[in-house]
Amino acid sequence: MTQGEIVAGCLAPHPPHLVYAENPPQNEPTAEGGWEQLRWGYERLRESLSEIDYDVIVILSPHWQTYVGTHFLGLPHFKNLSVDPVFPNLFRYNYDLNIDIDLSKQIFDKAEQAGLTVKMMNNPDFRIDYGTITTGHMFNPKWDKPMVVISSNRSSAYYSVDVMQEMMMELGKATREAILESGKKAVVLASNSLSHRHFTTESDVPEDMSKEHITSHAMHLWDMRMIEYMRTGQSQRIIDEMPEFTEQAIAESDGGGFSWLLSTLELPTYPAILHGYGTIIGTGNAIVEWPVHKYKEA
Ligand code: 2X7
Ligand code: FE2
Repeated sequence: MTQGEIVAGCLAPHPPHLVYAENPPQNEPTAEGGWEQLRWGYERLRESLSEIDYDVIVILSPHWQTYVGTHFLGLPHFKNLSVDPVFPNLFRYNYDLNIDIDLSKQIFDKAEQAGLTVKMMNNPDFRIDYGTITTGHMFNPKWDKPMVVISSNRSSAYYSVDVMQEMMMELGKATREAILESGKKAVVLASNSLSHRHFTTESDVPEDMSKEHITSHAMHLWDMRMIEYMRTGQSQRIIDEMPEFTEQAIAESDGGGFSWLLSTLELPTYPAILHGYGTIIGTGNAIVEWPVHKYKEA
């Protein structure tokens, strides 16, 4: 069997506002647009990968929170209504997604061999979190590729960001090894915002862009610092500064996805492509692609 590969890795944030503003038929609420900078960023990401062949999307969402180990969706098909608990006015999405359970199980096995606590999620009524669905929709609105969906083990809350990061680096290695052994081509997605301090009230018209800005200068500086490291291939610095960034910027990297992503890509030293940056209720969101396929050895 030919060796599998990761063809690209992306930071692919999931505020439900993006789906709301797109007005897809699956979502019940309707909007007059909004957050265009980010939605155009997703357009550029999709365009950038449109000629790249891949079999499966592997995603880690910080809104599927598990406190005992890392869980994997373990049934071939999930179909239901997902309602954002904080923004039910914006996100009531009828999803229908297919899981690559063979690859899920292969990653599960590798992670277990590495000493991580893991579990397959086999409840057919399990409701998929809005992080997975928003990133899934914005990355691939046709939903025509199977997915592997990985939970966010909240070890940053239970222990510390440093412990979380060590575990996510292991999970990243296990994910990579399983993909290579599977013979499949995968895109890996970390579904998270950068700085994550948000407003506590919503404007009358949620998509009123005159109200949208970063919550503070300090959050802006942290986001720009992380983006500069990504754009200049300095993954090791991101990893080194992750605990400080996560704590000071209340960053959504506390869910582990960002560390896991960089580990699956073996801490890339080549430049990532920034497709878009924008704020959503004051949080910082970057759409970033590591185009592995361009840099792989011949
Ligand atoms: O989950 C989110 C998020 N990460 C950022 C902003 C707004 C809502 O939801
Ligand atoms: Fe979030």
